[in-house]
Amino acid sequence: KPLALIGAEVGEGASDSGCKWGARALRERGLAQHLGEARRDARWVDMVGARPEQEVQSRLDSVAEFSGRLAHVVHRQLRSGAMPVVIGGDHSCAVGTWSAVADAWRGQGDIGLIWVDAHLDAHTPATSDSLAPHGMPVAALLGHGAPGLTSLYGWTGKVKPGNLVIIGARSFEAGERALLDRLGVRVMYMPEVDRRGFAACFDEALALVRRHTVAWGLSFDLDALDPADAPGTGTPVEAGIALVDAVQALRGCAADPECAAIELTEYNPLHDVAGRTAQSAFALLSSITLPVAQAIAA
Ligand code: DIR
Ligand code: MN
Ligand code: MN
Ligand code: MN
Repeated sequence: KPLALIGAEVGEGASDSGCKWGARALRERGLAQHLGEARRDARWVDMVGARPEQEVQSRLDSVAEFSGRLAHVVHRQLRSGAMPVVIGGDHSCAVGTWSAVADAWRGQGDIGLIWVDAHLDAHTPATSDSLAPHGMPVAALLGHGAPGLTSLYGWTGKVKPGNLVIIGARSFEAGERALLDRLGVRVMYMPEVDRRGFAACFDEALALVRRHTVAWGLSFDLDALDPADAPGTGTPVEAGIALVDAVQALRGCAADPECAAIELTEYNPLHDVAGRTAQSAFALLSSITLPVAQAIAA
């Protein structure tokens, strides 16, 4: 499938809005050309921007309105047979991305989702202290939280709890954990990742999200990585996943015919150090989208 790069220019979901410039920075750095070097058909198809907070009632309104427009673009690419690769933007963009994927397969079956993140992102407005929408997309996709985020396409529960796996969590609040526990979502917290290795965790997660589904996707928050490899995010958290481990484990995963879409979020160019985070983003995306034949040859 051709890769359809979609910029999600949203920073309104985070307390530090610098991620709004992440997609543009990666595009200007030559992400499409970089992916094209391995004969992948990759091109930017759209940049979708969120309305600044001042123009709308609240950050939540900005994100909700943006989500609908992002979802529309993702949906159209799916129908055209391309693989959307959504480049954030803060992680609230996941609401639009995965609502579109779920809706595109609606009637055929459920979708699976692997969520790699230092955080759980499973808040509702009732449990969140920060009220930052980028802390809410997991809950929203599960059908919990603000209607503006849960009800795209007029239905809720885009991802069923049993078809979701979170990997790398090490910073979270009690309320969001309680929701995931209650729903029975599988979370591979960082101690488990350290013990078993990221590759073993990812392989198990992949088997899980493929089991009862017709399609699956990967949402990768760059803050899952160790800050040494990804200093340029809004909320770095110590002791994360090593870039080399992630690059190794994710090789060619998107070549699976059931892989519907990919998402990479929370790149904040204003906090980057010598382009290190941008380089990590490039390395992750080229690994993920490696054509499988080449992975075998390499
Ligand atoms: C924190 C930070 N849990 C919050 N969340 C995220 O504000 O809800 N940081 N997702 O990247
Ligand atoms: Mn996140
Ligand atoms: Mn995060
Ligand atoms: Mn399946």
